[in-house]
Order: sequence, then C-alpha cells, then structure tokens
Amino acid sequence: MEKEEKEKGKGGRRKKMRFAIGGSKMKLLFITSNEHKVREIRDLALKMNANIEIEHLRVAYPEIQHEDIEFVAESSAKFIRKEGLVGEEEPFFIEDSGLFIHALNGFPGAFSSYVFKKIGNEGILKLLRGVEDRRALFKSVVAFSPKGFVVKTFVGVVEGRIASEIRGSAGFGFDPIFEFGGRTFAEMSVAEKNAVSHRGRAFRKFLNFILSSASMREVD
Ligand code: ITT
Repeated sequence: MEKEEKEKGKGGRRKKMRFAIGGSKMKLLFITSNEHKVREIRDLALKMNANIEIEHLRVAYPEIQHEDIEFVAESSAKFIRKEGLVGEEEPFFIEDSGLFIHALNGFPGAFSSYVFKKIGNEGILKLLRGVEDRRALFKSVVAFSPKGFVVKTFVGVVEGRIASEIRGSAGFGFDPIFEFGGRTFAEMSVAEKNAVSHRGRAFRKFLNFILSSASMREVD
C-alpha cells in the first residue's frame, strides 16, 4: 500500500493516486496521548478487517480551549502540520471527544479532559446529586489530514445516561458512570463498547472513507 503517489494521466494531466491498495497493510498515524483510545481504535480496525495498521505517535501540542470540539480537532490538526510535527506529505489523524451532560447545559463538553483530571467521576456524581434528568451524550470527532492543511472530520455520537454510582473497571475516563442499555461502558469489553460508542461510530465513518478512497484509487 502506498500512502500517496502521483502519476501522469493519458492526456499528460497529473492525477493523484491515493491509498493504492496492495498486499501489504496501510499505515495510519494516530497522534494522541491516550493509550486507551489507541487500544479501542486498533480493535475497531481489526474488527473491520480493514488491513490497516494504526501507528501510534505521541507528540505534545497545545489544545485550544473552545466549546466546539469539531473546531478544536480541526485546529489541532492544522497546528500539527504548521509546526512540522509530522512530515508534510504524511497522512495522520487525531481524535477529540467529550461528555455532554444535559442537566448541566452540556458541561463538561470540550473541557472533559480538564474536568476529569480536576473532579473525576465522583465530582460529576456530586454535581448530579438529586438531579432526576440523567441524560448525557458522548461525542467524538476524528480529524484526518491526508496532507498539507487539508483536514476532514468524522463525527460520532452516543446517547446514554449518567449512572447513580460508579460501576465497572474496564475502559477509562467517564466510562464507569456512562450507562448505555443498562450497563456502564466500564462494564463492557472493548469490542462491546466500540459497537455502540461515539468513537466507534466516528472511526467506522472514517475507515469507510479511507477504504472507499482506496477502492476508487484515482482522485482528481
Ligand atoms: P488526546 O491526547 O487524544 O487529546 P485526551 O485523553 O486528552 O487525549 P481528549 O482531549 O479528547 O482526550 O479528552 C477527552 C476526555 O473526555 C478524556 O480525557 C476522558 O476523560 C473523556 N472521554 C472521552 N472519550 C471517553 C470515553 O470513550 N470513555 C470515557 N471517557 C471519555
């Protein structure tokens, strides 16, 4: 598999050849500081039989503070390019996610990472003590940059509720308090969580895009 190559078309016009499929695995670079995300995404790629290898790269970059996680993800991807943290022609993706709690007007949302570090699951349960409306959703945005400053985003959402207590020991972050279908994400295996989760939904869209680009082969 070649990441990208240029080839001369019949009329001498240069055509871009993207993601030409060969026998070997396609490598996709995933930039994140979160090992759990890598584990989930590797499992997803494997389950989709996509012949894609997820290469993990840990590079530090500042995350802008903004309510819209799609905007955050896109800006971060552009920043990574601008600073030359990956090669100019090297395709990569990042993923930004957040927990949005209905009764708290969508808090912590884009600030989930900070809030989790500050108050954890116990803090969220305290904020919701006595609150009947437990509706919440997780949102995930995959931002893929094939090259240069081009960025394409893929969004996944899962609606659930905040449990009344911490349950389960798998997963990470808010998994032990996020309930879907009667179980928390921390009571599910990686595969069970991926089947319904925000990240699973966003990543399947992303992989389908990659695979269809590969099968089309020629892109103008
Ligand atoms: P990056 O380096 O990829 O940014 P991160 O952990 O900082 O890793 P985010 O900025 O996307 O990730 O922060 C999202 C936070 O929301 C994350 O730290 C968790 O606390 C929480 N979160 C996101 N997805 C989750 C999931 O699937 N299960 C539980 N908590 C999740």
